[in-house]
Amino acid sequence: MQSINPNYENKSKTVRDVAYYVEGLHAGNRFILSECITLVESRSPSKRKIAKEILEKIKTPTSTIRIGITGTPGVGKSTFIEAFGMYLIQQGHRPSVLAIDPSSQSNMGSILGDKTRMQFLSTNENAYVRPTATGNILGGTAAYTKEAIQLCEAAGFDIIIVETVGVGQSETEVDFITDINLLLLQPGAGDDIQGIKRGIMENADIFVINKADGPQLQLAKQTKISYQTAIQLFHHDTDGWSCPVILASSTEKMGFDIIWKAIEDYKQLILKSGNFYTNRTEQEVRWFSMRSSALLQQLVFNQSDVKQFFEHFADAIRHEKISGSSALTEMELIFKKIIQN
Ligand SMILES: Nc1nc2c(ncn2[C@@H]2O[C@H](COP(=O)(O)OP(=O)(O)O)[C@@H](O)[C@H]2O)c(=O)[nH]1
Ligand SMILES: [Mg+2]
Repeated sequence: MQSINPNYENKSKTVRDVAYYVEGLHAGNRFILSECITLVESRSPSKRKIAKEILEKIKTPTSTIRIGITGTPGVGKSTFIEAFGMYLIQQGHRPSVLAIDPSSQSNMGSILGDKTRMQFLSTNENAYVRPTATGNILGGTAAYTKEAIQLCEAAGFDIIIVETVGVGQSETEVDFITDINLLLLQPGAGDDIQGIKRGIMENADIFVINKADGPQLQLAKQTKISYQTAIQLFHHDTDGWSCPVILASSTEKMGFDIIWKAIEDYKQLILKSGNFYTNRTEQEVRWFSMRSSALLQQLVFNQSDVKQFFEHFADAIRHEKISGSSALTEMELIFKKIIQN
């Protein structure tokens, strides 16, 4: 709770009217897209209000594909996205890259590192690269990234790539905002398949053994076989899909055709079964539910007496004057009084 300051206002930029943003987005203006994402991420209520109006007014095409890229730090996600993104541009696409980084507010270093690494993509006029600062946001780390995705799509980007930092919540949360997930793996890591969290394996639709180049190529081939064997034990939600394990190298730009074909095959499969749309609407429901809880929490805790009571009880617990559960009972009475009013 401490990190949320509803009175925080970023005074550095003037805010224009909604039409300016909506028209700019529909014209594919990347500068205005950036401004809109900043509004979405803003803690200022007035800016959030404009963001909400923009989101209500924009047209978001459904012909897009949202791809999640997961994998432990150092596996090569950013390098892969840079090279694969350039490949997609060559195929006539307009990719957009968003990064979910729950630690971004406390650790700007990792984000800036990624940004410089995607130097070709971030300066290409057919691409858009944006690290989203989702740290400490109430209602899930992916909550605002989802809105950023919609803004990118309204601006004409047809492939949205979401990179996670590869640790903690970001790994599983990405599944709530994407259509398909790629899990990047290192050559040789096949021995510790056990070490990869089951949830992360199960969320993956395509496995990519990255860095399959130079002296590691042989090892990568063995790793591929290990994973092919291991994933037979996992059940995939999509009927008729068996997760491919693909060798790739970002430095040698190898494996991209096969990966892109696998993505397209998967999309066709879920379009045919209807899962593509039901998945997106279920994500919308989940988002709504998450944001509703967050909103409720914010509204209640912004009442000054609630905050005072909360701090009073927290202090009492600290001084061992009351137990946590007794304090909770007291808070429940306070909440009930608010609801009845
Ligand atoms: N040999 C080789 N090295 C790679 C490849 N992709 C990434 N790397 C290296 O792996 C390191 C981590 O890459 P990075 O993209 O930052 O990983 P991330 O933390 O998953 O985003 C960097 O030193 C890259 O140069 C690849 O395809 N082949
Ligand atoms: Mg990275």
